[in-house]
Amino acid sequence: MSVDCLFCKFVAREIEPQVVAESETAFAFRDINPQAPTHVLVIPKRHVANAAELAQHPADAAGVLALAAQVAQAEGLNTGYRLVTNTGADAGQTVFHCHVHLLGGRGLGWPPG
Ligand code: DGP
Repeated sequence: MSVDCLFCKFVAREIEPQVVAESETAFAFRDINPQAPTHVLVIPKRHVANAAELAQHPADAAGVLALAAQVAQAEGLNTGYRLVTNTGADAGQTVFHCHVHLLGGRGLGWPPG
C-alpha cells in the first residue's frame, strides 16, 4: 500500500467507492466520471503505478484480467466491451495506481482520441 494513493485507500476501504467486485488480488469499482453505460475500473490490490510495473507481477496481472472478465459477464456485456490502460501522461493517465478501464454498454469508436 502507498499511503498517498487514492486507489489504495479504496482497496483498504478507508474511502468507500462504488464497489462492483473483488478477488484476492484485484478490486473493481465504478468510475466517478463514466464514459459509457458501464465504466468500471479494475485495479490490482498491490500498488503498482502502471501496466509496465504490473507485468512484473504476473499473478496480479492475471487477477485483474480475470476480474474484468467476471465483471463484464455480470454487467451483461455480451456483444463486446473494451479494456483500456492509460500508461503515462501522454496517454492521459491521471491516477498512478495501475487501472484498467472496462467500458461497455454502447458502441465504441476506434481509434480512440
Ligand atoms: P486515467 O485518466 O486513465 O488515469 O483514469 C483515472 C480515472 O479515475 C478517471 O476515469 C476518473 C477516475 N477517478 C478519479 N478519481 C476518482 C474517485 O475519487 N472515485 C472514482 N470512483 N473514480 C475516480
